[in-house]
Amino acid sequence: MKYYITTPIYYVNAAPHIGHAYTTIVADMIRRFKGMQGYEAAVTTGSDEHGVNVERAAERAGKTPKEFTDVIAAAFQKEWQSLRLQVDYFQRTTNPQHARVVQDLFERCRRNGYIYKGSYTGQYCIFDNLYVNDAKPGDPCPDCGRPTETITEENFFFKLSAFGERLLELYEREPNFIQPETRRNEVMAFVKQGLTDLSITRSNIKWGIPVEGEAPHVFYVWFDALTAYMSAVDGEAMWPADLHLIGKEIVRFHAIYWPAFLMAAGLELPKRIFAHGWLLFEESKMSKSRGNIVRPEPIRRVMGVDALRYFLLREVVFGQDGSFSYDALVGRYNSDLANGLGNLASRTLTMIRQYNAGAVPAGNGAPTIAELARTTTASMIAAFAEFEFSKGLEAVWALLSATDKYIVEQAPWTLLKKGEEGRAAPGASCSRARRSAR
Ligand code: ME8
Repeated sequence: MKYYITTPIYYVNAAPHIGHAYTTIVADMIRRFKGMQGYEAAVTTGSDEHGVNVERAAERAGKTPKEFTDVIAAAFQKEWQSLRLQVDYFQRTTNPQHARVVQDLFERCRRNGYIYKGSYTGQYCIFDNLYVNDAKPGDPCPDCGRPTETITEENFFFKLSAFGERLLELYEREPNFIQPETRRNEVMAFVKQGLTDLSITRSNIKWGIPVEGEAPHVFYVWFDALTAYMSAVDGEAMWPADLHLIGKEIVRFHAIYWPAFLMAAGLELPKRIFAHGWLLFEESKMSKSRGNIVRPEPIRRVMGVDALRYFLLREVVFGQDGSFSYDALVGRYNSDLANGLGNLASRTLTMIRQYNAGAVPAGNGAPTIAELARTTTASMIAAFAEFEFSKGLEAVWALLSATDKYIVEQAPWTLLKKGEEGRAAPGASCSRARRSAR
């Protein structure tokens, strides 16, 4: 059975930071977890390369959009490699194969009567590629707070207003379609207010996928970008996605627009959308404009990828916002990894070497610890299946400390002195234990 996971297709206007790494690390971790359960799991990530802000960023850098995006898309790919994250499909929205899938999606929607031509005048945020309904000229963007721009253009519209009922039915029928619950409630409340049609093409920008036979129209970046989840695996028997992992700020695009586009086209819907919280740095969301960006690379070099992965999964309750700080990272590294896991591993390996000639003793070991290991495995699997990663890891660390406590209480080193080799190395034959103890 397949299990298809996606991360957002990241914007290429800036190099990857730890927020992007967070989603991609979780995607890779779920891929590993599903793989262990026998699934053929695959991850798609990629780069979202069209739109006005990319065009402008390229201009500022004195490059063509293509030259500019080539560099940053490569930086993202390199980042995932150096963090040892398994990426099965890296889709760039500038890939011509992707453009064909976007055009096909549009044609399907059009054929089914969900596309019409209309005129749009309104406020638009170029940073979030968001039309801000009911805003007045100069009003700030509700997402990023930067001033919106007034635009007027003739566009193709998507009849989003026709999908309110069907979307609400979907959310009712599939209560896990949007998780966590808070996001589901938010989306449902939004849809219940009534949906307005959506302009899905632009005629005032050049850097986009052309609408076939309709020059100068190019596709609106979200119609383009969301389709990357499908185009990445075109012809691979992976669609529909089992899980779209995203940050909470883009839940509306994923939970409302995307299923509506797919319903209109008569295509299969993704199974689940999980919107996690933000990694905050000094209480605010990391962003280039705030200048509080943390990069994964130096952390990887100093501590290694596993420590970073452990920290992010253990420290932040998945779904909620969480603070990133170097103090917390170093704290967890020392207490949980070096002292907790590291000491127990080293102590256990030393005992195996000293008391049992380097062989893992046969038998089930101490019954209480063996039982705890069984229940811990079950609760860890249950927690991970529910995306409760920190809870699963907490259970594992409870097992580690119980084992540590058991060793201290049993004090095998004193048992050995008293000549009770059988208990010092449970399950081992006396002669072997005696030989190694000498
Ligand atoms: O939104 N904390 O791209 P983007 C946690 N191109 N996660 C964070 C984060 C933070 N501080 N900052 C970023 C886009 N992320 C669109 C997506 S998808 C069809 C198109 C992660 O580069 C999180 O997953 O702004 C968030 O949703 C994503 O990066 C936004 O990446």
